[in-house]
Amino acid sequence: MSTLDVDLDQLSVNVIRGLCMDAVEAANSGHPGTPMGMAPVAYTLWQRFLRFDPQDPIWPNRDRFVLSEGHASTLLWSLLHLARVQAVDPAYEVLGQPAVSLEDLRSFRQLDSKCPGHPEYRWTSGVEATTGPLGQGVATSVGMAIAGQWLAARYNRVGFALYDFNVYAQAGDGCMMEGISSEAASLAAHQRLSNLCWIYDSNRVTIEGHTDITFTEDVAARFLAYGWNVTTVADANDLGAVARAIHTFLAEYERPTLILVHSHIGYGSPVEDSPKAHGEPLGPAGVRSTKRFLGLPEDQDFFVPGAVYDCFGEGIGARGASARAAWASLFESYRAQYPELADEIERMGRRDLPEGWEDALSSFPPDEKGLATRESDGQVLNALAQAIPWVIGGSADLSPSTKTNLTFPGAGDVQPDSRAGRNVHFGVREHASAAIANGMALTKLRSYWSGFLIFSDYARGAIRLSALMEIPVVHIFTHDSIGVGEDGPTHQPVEQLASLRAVPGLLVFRPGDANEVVETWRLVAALRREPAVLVLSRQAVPTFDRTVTGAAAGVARGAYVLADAPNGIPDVVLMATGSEVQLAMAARAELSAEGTGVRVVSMPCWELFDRQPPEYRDEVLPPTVVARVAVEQASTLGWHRYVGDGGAVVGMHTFGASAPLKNLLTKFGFTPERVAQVARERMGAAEQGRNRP
Ligand SMILES: Cc1ncc(C[n+]2csc(CCOP(=O)(O)OP(=O)(O)O)c2C)c(N)n1
Ligand SMILES: [Mg+2]
Repeated sequence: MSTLDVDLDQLSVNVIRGLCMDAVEAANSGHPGTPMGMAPVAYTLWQRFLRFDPQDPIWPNRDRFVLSEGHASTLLWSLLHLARVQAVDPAYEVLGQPAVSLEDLRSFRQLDSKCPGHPEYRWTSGVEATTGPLGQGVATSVGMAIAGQWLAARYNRVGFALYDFNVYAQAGDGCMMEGISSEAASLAAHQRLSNLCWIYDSNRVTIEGHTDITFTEDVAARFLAYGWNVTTVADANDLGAVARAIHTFLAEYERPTLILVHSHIGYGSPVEDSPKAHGEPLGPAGVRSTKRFLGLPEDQDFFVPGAVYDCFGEGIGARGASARAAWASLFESYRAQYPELADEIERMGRRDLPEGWEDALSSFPPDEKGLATRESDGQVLNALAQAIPWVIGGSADLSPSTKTNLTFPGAGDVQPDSRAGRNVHFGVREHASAAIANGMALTKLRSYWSGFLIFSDYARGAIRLSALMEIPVVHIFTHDSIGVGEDGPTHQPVEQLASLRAVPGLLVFRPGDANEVVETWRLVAALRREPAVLVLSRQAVPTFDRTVTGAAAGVARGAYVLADAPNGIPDVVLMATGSEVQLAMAARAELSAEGTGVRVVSMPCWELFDRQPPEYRDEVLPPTVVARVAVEQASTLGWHRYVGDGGAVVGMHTFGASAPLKNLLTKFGFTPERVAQVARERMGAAEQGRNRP
């Protein structure tokens, strides 16, 4: 390496630091110290190692870089800018515009800037995952690494190493403290993800100060115990040492690698660690003196000499371009030899499905006894997964209960010795399961995972991010209510449904019978930009006779008339979801015998119903009918906008209890008699209202 290269490296690192500092200063908010401290490490990785083509930031075999310490976002914004990464639109077209312009950096954290406070997937090209909630990024990276191994195992052929990308995630003390990183690291070691490298920015500082007050464990020993390859860099400023550590990762074929980097928050070794530098801009004087120390022009903001752009162009730019070009021509020969596999890869990349996938869906015959929706879900999932080879997922150790195991011939498990399997055993790790499923979806697999609805709370951070990222993960939850029975209140969800429905952009389905499960999957399998939650029963529910009820295809509209008053003009509307649809039907039978006109509305997905035109919504819930009763074994929160002032909700107002289900239904009022009684009361009140002068 010539002196000039060395100088250019140092100049590039300091230019990154200058950009980070200036962006935070301009925004007058953000964290300058962390990106400045890690600039040499991220620079070395990007410039010398990352196989990433700035001209095509979605090239399938690119190395992934996830900034798990998302508060250091200016580091990523600077790298995306200096490497001249191109913007890509949602249709996967390269737009001929920079992903991050200098203007964007100047307007860091301002409305519409491509440089928001934290990295946002789908907002800024080149961001591989939304990060900011600490620990999420590293956990998500495990899903990407599993997906990478799966893609290689399924699609690579002799002479065709189509997939061999590596996944890097940069994490801070906070990421290491969060439980999710432990869950994910443990599974990564079990899966022997040698394509995964976490870079730990060990600056021993968090918001409240030195980690002496909170975090004194031996992180290296912990990761060794998980089964990771652990290497240390004594000084983040030592570019050579950083490069050697990355070589250690590249030479490892059995284990994931942790590079523990001793770093300094701020800009370098001569300065003492300064917690003050953490969460606030340096101020004009601080910026000037720092620039002076770094050899940057004091009076110039957002300083980027042309030589630094060129340097990135010759490093990551040239390496990425030639890697992508080689891949593209390899793929052409691959297509000639393996047209079907190539077709799969292309469909997957566009989030399309195989031709004729819907043929896998069939309907369930009417059956009074019926089956649990977890059972019908398992059957439909198995059929779909056979038709769509890149549907892969599993359970957080509950597949015998959630029924999500793929059991068709050849399905197999995803394990280090069978990486192309279809069943991922996530272990008892709900939060990481959801984050890993996110990582798999970000790598374009159609991922799902399952657990008990009650434990959705444990996974909530990652479920929320799937919605924020607009990625089509399927979160499957069974044991959806007091229907769980004897397990008692610890296992009986009450407020979970309402809280999931509160997540913007998350489609929450609670199908009422087997055919609603089929129709739910017809929608969910085809989703491109939305995650879905499936809420399923443990106990059997009847399969309605669709020759006498509304068609299950009504699921597509979120809510539909399942059974109506004989003349189509109801005295009362009963609405319900999931296992309570049958209850509404039983109450209807009782009321009908009294000559009451009862409409039952099955309402499996509020979000889809809310999107319907007002005419449809009024058709299903006629505004003239104020006597309305909703029935759901869950918190009543949210139902009032459907039942209105004249309506009532039969739901849960307390935690459940441990008892056989029959007793619980009586105790909490989920009986046909009670629902019918509440309906009579509502009709009476409506009548009084009408007669009032
Ligand atoms: C889950 C979560 N909890 C809290 C925060 C708020 N937060 C942002 S940065 C930070 C300190 C993180 O420390 P560290 O990872 O060591 O980063 P450094 O201070 O070194 O930049 C905290 C607590 C967060 N972003 N995510
Ligand atoms: Mg720290």
